[in-house]
Parts: sequence; C-alpha cells; structure tokens
Amino acid sequence: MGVLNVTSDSFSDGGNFDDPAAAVAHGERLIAEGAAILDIGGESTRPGAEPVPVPAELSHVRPLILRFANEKVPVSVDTRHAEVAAACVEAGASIINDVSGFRDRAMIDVAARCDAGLVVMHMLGEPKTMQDAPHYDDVVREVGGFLMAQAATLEAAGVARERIAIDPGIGFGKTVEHNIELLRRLPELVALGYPVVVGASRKRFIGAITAVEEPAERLGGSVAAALFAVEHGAHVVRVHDVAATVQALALEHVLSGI
Ligand code: HH2
Repeated sequence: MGVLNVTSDSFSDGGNFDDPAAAVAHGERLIAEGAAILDIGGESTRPGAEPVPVPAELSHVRPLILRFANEKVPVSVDTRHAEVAAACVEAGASIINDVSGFRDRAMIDVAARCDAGLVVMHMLGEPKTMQDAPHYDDVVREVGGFLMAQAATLEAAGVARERIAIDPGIGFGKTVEHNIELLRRLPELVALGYPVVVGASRKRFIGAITAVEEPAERLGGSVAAALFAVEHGAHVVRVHDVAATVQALALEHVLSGI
C-alpha cells in the first residue's frame, strides 16, 4: 500500500504533495513502482495534529480519488470522517482506511451501506493527545481485543467478514517499546483471523532506534520493518517508499518463499 498524503503537515512528507499536480505525479509514480493499493489521505494524524475541517479534507482528497479510481490498483481513502468516506466511496474509492477504527457510529453506517474493504486500525484516544503517556497492561492483548470488538460491531451492522482487515496502529498512542512489542508479537494478531495491515514506514520508533531525526531518511529502517512485518504474517504493508519496499519483498519472496 503506497501512501499519498495530500496534507500540509504530515510528519513524513508534509506539504510535499499539496499541489494537486505534484500529488497526481506522486500517485502515478507509486503505482509505476509497484504499489498494489494507493492510500490517499487529506488529514495528518501525526501526534499532536489538529483536526482538519471536513470540507477542506474532502476538497483535497476527492479530486485524487476521482483521478485514480480507474487505474489498475484499488484506491483507499485514509479518513476518520464518515462524510469524507461516503463521498470518496461514491467517487470510486474501494477501501476505507479509518485510523480511529470505526469508533464513530456514522462511519459504521457508511461501511454498512457500501461494499468497500475496511481497514480497522487501533488508536489510543485522539491524535492530539494519543502520545500523552500511553499505558497498557498488555499492549498486544488490548489492541487485539479492540480490533476484534470493532470487527464484531461492523459484522453485526451487516458488513461481511471478508471486507475487514485489522491494523495495530504503529505509533498511534504507543511508546517505542509498545511498537516493538506489537511487531514482535504480530503473529498473535494474525491469529485473530483477519488480514493484517502494518504501517511502520518512517515512524518515530525507527528514528528512536536508529537516531535518525528526519523521517524521509528512515528508509533502511522502514524497509527492515516492512520485511519483518511480512515475515511475521502481515498481508499488507503501508509504505512511503514503494520502490525500495517492493524490491526488498521480491528478494524475500524468492529467498524465503513468503
Ligand atoms: N499511519 C498513518 C496514517 N494512516 N493507516 C493505517 N491503516 N495504518 C497506519 O499505520 C497509518 C495509517 C500515519 O502515517 P502518515 O500518513 O505518513 O502520516 P500523517 O498521518 O502525518 O499524514
């Protein structure tokens, strides 16, 4: 899954693609490099981020959804807002990627009314406050419990199980140690029986482990995290650097048969 952020303040590539032509060119590049899904987002969810008003978010993402809807790869919309999700599915998005894990009843209703795939991600609280001393007794059990409960709620609302994927939400209300634990124990989440999405690309725990401040310079760590996730059962990795990740996964595939 290649990341196309059309926000002005993403932690990883903020502002690079808020010019529509640059965003289109970047999306085309991610597809050419081998992305199997294009994930388009118009609201940064980095720690401390302010929410983006729905009309602004929609005005950023909708033109791109329309532009990429008929390309050879499915388009996913990365949003926490039901109105944005509904309008983007209407415009041709075939996946709703909700970093708040379909906690909003209106989001569940949108999911029930359409046939899009759904990525249910775990986030502790809200982006503005999620990194304020996050605490878990057992991060993997608690994240897994939340994801199963949300999947059950969606299924009770009429969503077919096959439409659901789960994501531990690396960096969303987690310390460096929590993120490491979630990755090491990924097989426990895979065992829950849903496809697992992992987004570790350029995130701060990679910077903490490697002492690399600049997110765009965390390529080696990001590729290592993606390989580790796939080796431990992840079905989808959400990445900024598609070419390097695809190349690494091709080697992994030949050498380990994964
Ligand atoms: N991470 C980010 C955004 N969306 N979606 C899923 N399913 N999983 C993730 O781990 C995930 C996500 C945050 O990364 P990024 O888009 O690079 O940053 P920002 O939120 O600042 O735009």
